[in-house]
Amino acid sequence: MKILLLVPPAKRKEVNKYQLAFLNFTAPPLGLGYIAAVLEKNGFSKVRILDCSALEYSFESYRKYLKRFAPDFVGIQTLTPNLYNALQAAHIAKEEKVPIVALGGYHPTAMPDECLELANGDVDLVFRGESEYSVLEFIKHFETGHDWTRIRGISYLNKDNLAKHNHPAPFIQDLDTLPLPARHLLPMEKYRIFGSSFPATSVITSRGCPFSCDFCSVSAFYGAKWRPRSPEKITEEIRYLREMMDLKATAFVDDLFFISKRRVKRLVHGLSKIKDIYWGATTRADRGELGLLTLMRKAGCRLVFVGVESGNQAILNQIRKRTLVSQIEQYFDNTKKAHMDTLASLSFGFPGETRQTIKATVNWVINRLDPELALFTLATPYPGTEFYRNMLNEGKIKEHDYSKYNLFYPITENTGMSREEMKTMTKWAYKRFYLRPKKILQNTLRELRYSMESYGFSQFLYNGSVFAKGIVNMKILTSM
Ligand code: B12
Ligand code: SF4
Repeated sequence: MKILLLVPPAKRKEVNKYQLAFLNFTAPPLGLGYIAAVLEKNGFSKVRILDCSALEYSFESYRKYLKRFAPDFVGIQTLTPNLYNALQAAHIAKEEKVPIVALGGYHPTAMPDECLELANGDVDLVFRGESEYSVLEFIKHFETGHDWTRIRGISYLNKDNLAKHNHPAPFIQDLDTLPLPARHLLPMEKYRIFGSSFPATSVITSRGCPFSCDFCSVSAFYGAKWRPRSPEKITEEIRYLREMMDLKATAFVDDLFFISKRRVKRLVHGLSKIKDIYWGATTRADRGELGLLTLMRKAGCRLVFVGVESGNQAILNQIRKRTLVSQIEQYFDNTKKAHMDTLASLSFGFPGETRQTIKATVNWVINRLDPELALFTLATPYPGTEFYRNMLNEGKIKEHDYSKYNLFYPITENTGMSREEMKTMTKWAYKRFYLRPKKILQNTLRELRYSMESYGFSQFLYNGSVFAKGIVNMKILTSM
């Protein structure tokens, strides 16, 4: 059986504008990598992953690929903003007579009925939730002609054209039992972490989060139980990547890397034995003890991505972030002492936001937190989250075109500001933060320091061009 797992084509402009703006961060679709690895481990040898986004494949190139490979199954990764691209890819697959076409990932998990309805017959089933084992089971059943309609974790239309939702697939309790993602099926030379001139990859070290912030797709999707991989397995993966692709830098992209101090310490211990490996991780602002940050820095951690969201305590409480402004400030003080760079991620437009709260937050970020990088996004009600349900019930969702759910477009009207004003304030925040002579100089010096320390002068030159690109991207971004 020939199996194709797909990241659907994206319009080039979309990629430039949103994904690469400032951060120049492109990561492999590890979810598809895990599904492919489980299939391969179970004897399916004709599995491919096509990342049209990374390869910049158009719908036409994708169609040609389908004609050449002629898969029996196409599974399409579907995030909310790429739903329409996924549906177009499904339509093309059906035109090319692919027997089974399926969607999987965040959006179909939250909105299976809607996906099946919008697909208009182009999608045979939807996988909900973590799908390594439900895809495997489906493929085994389908290949042997057995009835697949009772497999857990899927939704499909029955004979009467009614959506049938089977019981959810169970979460994988021991993530260490999974094989490593099948990166050998991915165009690894295409991925970049924060502007590196050399290929780099993301790694996932845990799934799930007990915090349940109102707006978060990850906790809604992966559940409230935090399931870590063991530090030994993660270190093993990094060692393998060092051999496979001469890995020099990586980003741990799980949203809750930091919950257990013991685990981070053990991981840091393992990583410190790998020479010249630089990494970044995502963290909450209430998990930043100086001692731990210092250890991390020694083991190669260069950058922490912090979900700050807002500098206004009432807004933080309202979105159930469960962090205090004072904790955030302490965290940034500690990262400075540990000589660690920070990326502060902010989100504007939660209930209670006004022009004044945005201004105060941006000024606080600049004057008090002083991170190296900042990301200003707009609060986006992703289906499946509490924020979505609340906004929907209150009639505050003003944009139903999912392709605009990209974190930079105002979807709701729930503040004292108009949506137009929200956009203007985001533009203002970017300009205010990045177009300061001090910031430009700081970033340039920082790049020089790192380049010379670790990667050489060519990386510095490359990063210079990345920074210039960042400004171009900002122009695109602010011209929305
Ligand atoms: C790395 C990353 C990226 C990378 C790579 C994305 C990729 N192709 O996978 C890049 C930088 C390209 C990216 C871009 C964007 N991202 Co992103 N990204 C992530 C991040 C941090 C990790 C993803 C990951 O590797 N997960 C680990 C793997 C193991 O899990 P997984 O991908 O969820 O896959 C499992 C299931 O989802 C499912 N599954 C997934 N795909 C499929 C497909 C099939 C056929 C099946 C059966 C099952 C299935 O099975 C997998 C195995 O269990 C997540 C947050 C997170 N922690 O998950 C956000 C996240 C996925 N991104 C998000 C968003 C919003 C974006 C952007 C819009 C951001 C932006 N403005 O640029 C763009 C959208 C790109 C686009 N046009 O589609 C949201 C999605 C929300 C939603 N409801 O859709 C998330 C959840 C972040 C968040 N907190 O809200 N992203
Ligand atoms: S935003 Fe971070 S801390 Fe909050 S629920 Fe999501 S993953 Fe957990």
